Amino acid sequence: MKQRLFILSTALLAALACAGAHPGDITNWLQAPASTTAVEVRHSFFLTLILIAPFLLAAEGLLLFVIFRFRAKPGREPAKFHENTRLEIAWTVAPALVLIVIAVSTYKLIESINYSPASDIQVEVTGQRFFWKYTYPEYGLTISDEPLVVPENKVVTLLGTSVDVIHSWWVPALGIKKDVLPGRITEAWFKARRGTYKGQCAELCGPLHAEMLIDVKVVSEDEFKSWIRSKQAELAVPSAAAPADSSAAKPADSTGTATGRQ
Ligand SMILES: [Cu+2]
Repeated sequence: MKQRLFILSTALLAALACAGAHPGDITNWLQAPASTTAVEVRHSFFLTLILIAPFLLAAEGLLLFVIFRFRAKPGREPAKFHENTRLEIAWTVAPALVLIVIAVSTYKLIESINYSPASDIQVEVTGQRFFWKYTYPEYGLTISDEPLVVPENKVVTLLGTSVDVIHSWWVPALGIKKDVLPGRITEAWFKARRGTYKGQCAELCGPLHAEMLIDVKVVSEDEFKSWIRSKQAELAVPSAAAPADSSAAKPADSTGTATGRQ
């Protein structure tokens, strides 16, 4: 029994250690936060942990102390205690205060997650079995089944919907997990540092759900602009839709948008 426990706990520790070894892996536990939201979520996690851990330790410690100190022994009855008003008030008020602190900070965080600050760039995210489509309305650009490319340190607002069933756009490093539903538009936002982040559809949507992967490339503003230009040229987006530099864009097509896959 002891040996089995030892093996189990060693395996658990090894799993936790491995979890920190692959920053790009979406199954990674506690991967480095890459967006302002993810940083705040991480802070909230540690704040909550720090505030509640003493209660767990105090309760378990007291329990053990009482069990060993006051238990029945040969020739001795177990101790009996009844009522201690000050103690009862203390253990009611202290957790209540801590819960208020956790609740206020958590609701503030939820509000900042739910309400986007002034948006710098908007992307429409459409979930479809079994790929993602991204539309950049201000650039007249739509891409499918490709990485989402956005500029660093900009507020990116995502407006999500689905054309078939419920999907969920989930990128752990960005601290975002937002359901996209047919007939509705859901909103999410992030402001991220440079890097490539992986995610996945997090709502079971059919046989290829596990392959409905997400790649987000957060690049410098210049790289983003040149990526936009090259995509516009590749997909023959009308030059009027490119506010920055339209010289690379090909002549306008009739639809105003182009997609790699539909
Ligand atoms: Cu899915």
